[in-house]
Amino acid sequence: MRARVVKTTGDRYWVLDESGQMHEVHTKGRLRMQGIRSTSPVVVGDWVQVRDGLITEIEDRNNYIVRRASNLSKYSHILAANVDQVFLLVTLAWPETALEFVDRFLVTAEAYRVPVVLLFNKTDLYTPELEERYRQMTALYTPLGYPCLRMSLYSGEGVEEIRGRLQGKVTLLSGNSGVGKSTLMNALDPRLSARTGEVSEVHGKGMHTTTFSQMYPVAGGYVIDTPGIKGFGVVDLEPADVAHCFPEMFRLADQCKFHNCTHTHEAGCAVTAAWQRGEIADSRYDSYVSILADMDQSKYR
Ligand SMILES: Nc1nc2c(ncn2[C@@H]2O[C@H](COP(=O)(O)OP(=O)(O)OP(=O)(O)O)[C@@H](O)[C@H]2O)c(=O)[nH]1
Ligand SMILES: [Mg+2]
Ligand SMILES: [Zn+2]
Repeated sequence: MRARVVKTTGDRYWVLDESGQMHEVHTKGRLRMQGIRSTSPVVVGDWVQVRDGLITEIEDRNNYIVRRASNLSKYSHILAANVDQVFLLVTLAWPETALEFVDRFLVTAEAYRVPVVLLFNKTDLYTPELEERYRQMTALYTPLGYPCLRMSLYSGEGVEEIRGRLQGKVTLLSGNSGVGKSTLMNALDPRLSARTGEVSEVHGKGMHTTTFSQMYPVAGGYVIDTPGIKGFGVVDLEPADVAHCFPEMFRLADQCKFHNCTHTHEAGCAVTAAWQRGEIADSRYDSYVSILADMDQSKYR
């Protein structure tokens, strides 16, 4: 039987077969896998073959969203596989999402050509300063090909437009802990009653309420709620490929004097020239350099 994995808890798996029936299944022995070292062999979104309650085969993945457990870890963790689009929830306050986190996430998504929409949640908390910040963020990211939408799960702003984008697709929700991923699930379908958690009064951060990814059939598509992520180590990329994942740099890279230009110190670099002219945002260029620096470190481990 062919089925799609909709939930895993580490050792137990739930799959949905092609007639929409849910089954709890197990894994046993060695599974045929793509060459990736991961802490979790079978992930939400995987298409698998099941025989006698056991997963016998994982189909090759079209893509997956992967993050390294930490900057120093050799092991990576796949959040989900075979996704059509990602909604990255961003909050400008309570908690504040770091720009570098957004950029690292976007690089990973670009590496597998997964389209990303930025959902700016908690607009009900926006002060005039945050409105201005929001305006700057949309002016930065929209031209790069990342649509920006406003959302408030308290006022309901944006929810119907977001629902309209789910039809016929597998959508992954991601973002830091406490940004409202599970609250969005419940807004899309109140019957789901996904567990949500407060943002800590002390640290202004989420409490990591959701601990396993889970896929739900919603609004004519499938939506995957995932655990909130903190840092984001970029994996599976060679240093030379990082600039390809920054659309505004990729556009210019063939104008650099050296074909193997790293866009950092080289003469005749079209990317640094554009950055100096203010055509590439400082925050984006800083994220690029920071990702390269990470990779440089990992060479010596
Ligand atoms: N003010 C405000 N609070 C919101 C909004 N959406 C969600 N929240 C609150 O934010 C807190 C965290 O929401 P969750 O849905 O649990 O966040 P999450 O992204 O699933 O977090 P993890 O599961 O820990 O990754 C809860 O107290 C929600 O009520 C919003 O639009 N405005
Ligand atoms: Mg959650
Ligand atoms: Zn260059």
